[in-house]
Amino acid sequence: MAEQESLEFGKADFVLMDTVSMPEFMANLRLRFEKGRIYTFIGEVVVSVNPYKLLNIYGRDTIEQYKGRELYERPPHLFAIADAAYKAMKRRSKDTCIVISGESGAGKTEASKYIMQYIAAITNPSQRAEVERVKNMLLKSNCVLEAFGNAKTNRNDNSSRFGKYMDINFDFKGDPIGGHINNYLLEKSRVIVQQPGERSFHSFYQLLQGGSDQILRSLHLQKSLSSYSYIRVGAQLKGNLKFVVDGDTPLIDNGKVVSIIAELLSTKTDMVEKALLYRTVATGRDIIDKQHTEQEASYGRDAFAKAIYERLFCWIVTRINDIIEVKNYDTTVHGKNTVIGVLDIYGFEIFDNNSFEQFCINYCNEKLQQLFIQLVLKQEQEEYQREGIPWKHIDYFNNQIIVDLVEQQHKGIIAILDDACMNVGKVTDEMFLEALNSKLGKHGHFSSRKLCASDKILEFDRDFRIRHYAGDVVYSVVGFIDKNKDTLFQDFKRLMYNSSNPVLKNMWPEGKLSITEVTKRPLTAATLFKNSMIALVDNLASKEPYYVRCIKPNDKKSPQIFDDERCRHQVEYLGLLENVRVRRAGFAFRQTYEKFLHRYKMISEFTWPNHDLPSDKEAVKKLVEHCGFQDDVAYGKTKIFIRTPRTLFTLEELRAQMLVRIVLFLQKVWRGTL
Ligand code: AOV
Ligand code: MG
Repeated sequence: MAEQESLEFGKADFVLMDTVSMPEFMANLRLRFEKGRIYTFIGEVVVSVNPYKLLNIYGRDTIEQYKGRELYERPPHLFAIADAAYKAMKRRSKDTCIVISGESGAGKTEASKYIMQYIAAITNPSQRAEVERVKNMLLKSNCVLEAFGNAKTNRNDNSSRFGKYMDINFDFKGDPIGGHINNYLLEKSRVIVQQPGERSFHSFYQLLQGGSDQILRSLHLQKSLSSYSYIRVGAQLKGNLKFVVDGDTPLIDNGKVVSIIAELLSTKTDMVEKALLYRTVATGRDIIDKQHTEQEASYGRDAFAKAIYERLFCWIVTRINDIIEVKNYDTTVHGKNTVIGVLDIYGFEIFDNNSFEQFCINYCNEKLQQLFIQLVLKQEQEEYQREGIPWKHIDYFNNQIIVDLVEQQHKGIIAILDDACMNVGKVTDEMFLEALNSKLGKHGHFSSRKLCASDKILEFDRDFRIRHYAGDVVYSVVGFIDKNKDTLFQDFKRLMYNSSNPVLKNMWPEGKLSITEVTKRPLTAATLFKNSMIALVDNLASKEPYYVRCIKPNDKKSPQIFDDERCRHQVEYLGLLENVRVRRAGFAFRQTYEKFLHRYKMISEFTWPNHDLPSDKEAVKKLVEHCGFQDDVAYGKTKIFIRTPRTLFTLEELRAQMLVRIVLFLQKVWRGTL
């Protein structure tokens, strides 16, 4: 158990509660928050409550207190979990990962940064220049990615609008030698429109506010934010690319802008104009230039702007990866290179208006919750049953049913959406909703106005609702088809491929295809996202996971308010009480008899150097009884289970002492002084 601070700060590990009940859990969480103790353990899981104020708990002196200590020796902290993940990786050459979850604004990104800082601070004691360089890059990549991938939302002033998974590679000494970032679906629609009260990505404002006059002039930009309709919600302003209609035909209202765009994209004005107003289509054997309607022209312009930003973002990630990737590591010389992964993804979110983006983000959170359930609640209990350890099943809500609702082949929402998008005829968002209604009408976690007219929450005919693990979210179906298809006319790709700027050209390799060569339909946005989520979860599941569960104390960003109702809801849906129950009844450590004996046999005369008992299991029993730990263990079919970590530490200590004695003994034998 965690070392107890003074009781005035509450219990440092929820496992120590007198009774496992919601009121007691909440009282402890509140007390600790009010006393500035924002971290609490549940065994090896860290529960964190966003303090919304700077705390003096991340400095060098605190780092020193956690360095190399066992998890339970110090008060709960992110550093404790970072150290545990690091030690497991170093001692046992195991790949580990730290999964940080919680809703939007709960403190995931901040936590991930402190974890990275800790790992950077405790590694490379010999100050190798190359390792220092790598550490620097890993830490500094963060602010670049935040500038381009974070934005103010109504939930969080610095909300991650992309998912980030970062691997840090370590050499055999345990020093960082490189890394790799995977990014997940950037919310690119933010480039062209934001909800009231929200902003576009930070980079736009940083450029306009912080760019020198010279830079701004070279980009033909004005300092004033209000000049730009993409970052100034709803404004109709000059200086932006607009269309006017002459009869049925759109014309570009402000030609000067087109030449600026052409200059900035290193291409020609007439080519930009053509891409904006026409589309090359193949009709039979003919290839013709078909003029856009005004609506198509506006759609094309916005899709182009979004695509440029998205590809720029991916290019930045690729550039960072080029710089930080492990180079010249020879495993035959240096031993295995191991990894710690840190996952910081967009949290569950509910806005006044929820669209395709929220659907993807919330699905991603369902997947992570499912992973937590699988690893912490389900497999744990199944293992006790398999091993024949007496166990009373602890119930929990399994959100697999919602994951299936979204991702199941042929039947799930994504499959139904893809079906609608594949249809050759014109399919509207409303027709997609109809398909949802007819296929999912009986699903307990799906509802729509058509299915439940009396439901007041479903305000509009275009709405549908998913009963998520973290709460009900009403999605507006408007835009789902377009966003899922994510069509960008080939003309824009060709335009960019023909740019004389090699960086831009390389971002658009498909631009080299002519219209007749573009036959294959690309995968839809939702399917690409689904595939990336499945791969992510597989990757995390292949590593030894450590969890940080973040809680948002209130919706006002206030350091003073602990909103009981909001917090209780999060504790509930995160499954924390069930986590405590499983943990309390369960065992902190388990190992096969063979491996256990291999490691600890030297601490008992009955097992060292070999035992004459009928089985390894019997030998382990004898060893444990000899050491007096019999009340803290259970014997499974193939494994020994140890309840408290302290027993394990004592075993480790005894082993270390014995090793010293054995070495001394052998030295005497060699010297002939025995
Ligand atoms: P998130 O990553 O979980 O939301 P952040 O980590 O961005 O949330 O935290 C939101 C804000 O809360 C930060 O900008 C800080 O002001 C404050 N905060 C969080 N953690 C701490 C801390 N440990 N100490 C002090 N202030 C903190 V999102 O990316 O929206 O899902 O998508
Ligand atoms: Mg974040």
